[in-house]
Amino acid sequence: MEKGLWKRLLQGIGRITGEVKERLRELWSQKSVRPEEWEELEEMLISADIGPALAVEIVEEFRRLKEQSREDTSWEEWLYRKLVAFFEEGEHLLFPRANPEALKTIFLVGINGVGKTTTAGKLAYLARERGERVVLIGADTFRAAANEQLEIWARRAGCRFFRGSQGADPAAVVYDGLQSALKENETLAIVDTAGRSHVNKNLLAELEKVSRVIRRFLPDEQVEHLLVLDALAGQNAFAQVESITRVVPLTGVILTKWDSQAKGGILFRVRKEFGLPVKYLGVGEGIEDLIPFEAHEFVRALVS
Ligand SMILES: Nc1nc2c(ncn2[C@@H]2O[C@H](COP(=O)(O)OP(=O)(O)OP(=O)(O)O)[C@@H](O)[C@H]2O)c(=O)[nH]1
Ligand SMILES: [Mg+2]
Repeated sequence: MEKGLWKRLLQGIGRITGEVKERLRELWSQKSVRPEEWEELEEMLISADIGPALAVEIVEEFRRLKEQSREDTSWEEWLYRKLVAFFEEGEHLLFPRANPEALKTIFLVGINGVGKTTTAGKLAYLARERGERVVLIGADTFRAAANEQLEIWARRAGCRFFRGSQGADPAAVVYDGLQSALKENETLAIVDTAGRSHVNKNLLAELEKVSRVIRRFLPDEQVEHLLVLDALAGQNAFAQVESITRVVPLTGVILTKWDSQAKGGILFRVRKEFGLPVKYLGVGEGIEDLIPFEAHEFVRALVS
């Protein structure tokens, strides 16, 4: 992974993970730990967005490890193994069973303002670098300026742009866009949709319809349904996953805005409680600011 991106990612979560590690180190070296000190540790983990269930689990295990500890026990090693075990090797890769030469589609979904359009541009750029033939499909027909914004990203990424006219049915736009991708012999279509609140019935109905069109068009292994989540969303992220997962078959998550004080715990929670692999992390507003999420590397950097 590129050094600068990595640094920015860890900068965002550095303060809170620094505090947690410092506390673990202190508790580990204490002769005895008072019950309220264990409670404080639990609260600290919860405030890092890790969620109550996971916080309790970590505190309990750490406590047991400390009680049974021998000279050579390393809590850092335990923590690394504990956190890395949330993820499976290689699960961040897109289209694991796809035919790479046939058309593949990434459908980006999520509430307003999380970074869908920006992420569409970044993904297009990365795919172009890998030699894919890419089209960005603008199915956000809701907001007037949406097409212009996506078109700028298409130009930056050096890929084709398929425009839906404002007010058009997004599902119809996607259908026409995919038709055109086949005609142009493209290998990857990235679909950007309008964001609204996750409790908005129109949004959910629209996502469901677009997803159905894509799945009728392509076999499942050629499609990724990726939920874009703001890493700062905290507890609300779970409400978003819950409502969107009811209408589209999500295959993974992209967490954005790691460069701005995200607390990190959300990553483990998304994986554990929703069983969704984390595919990419957004670390800025630029076209190269997207990191493929490699769990081993990430956890190693977090713990060490
Ligand atoms: N700092 C930071 N900002 C980001 C990141 N990703 C997106 N943004 C910013 O977040 C804001 C919203 O991004 P968009 O891509 O327009 O979000 P969207 O989900 O398409 O929004 P709607 O179409 O209105 O639903 C913009 O100002 C982006 O520059 C990121 O990883 N880090
Ligand atoms: Mg958008």
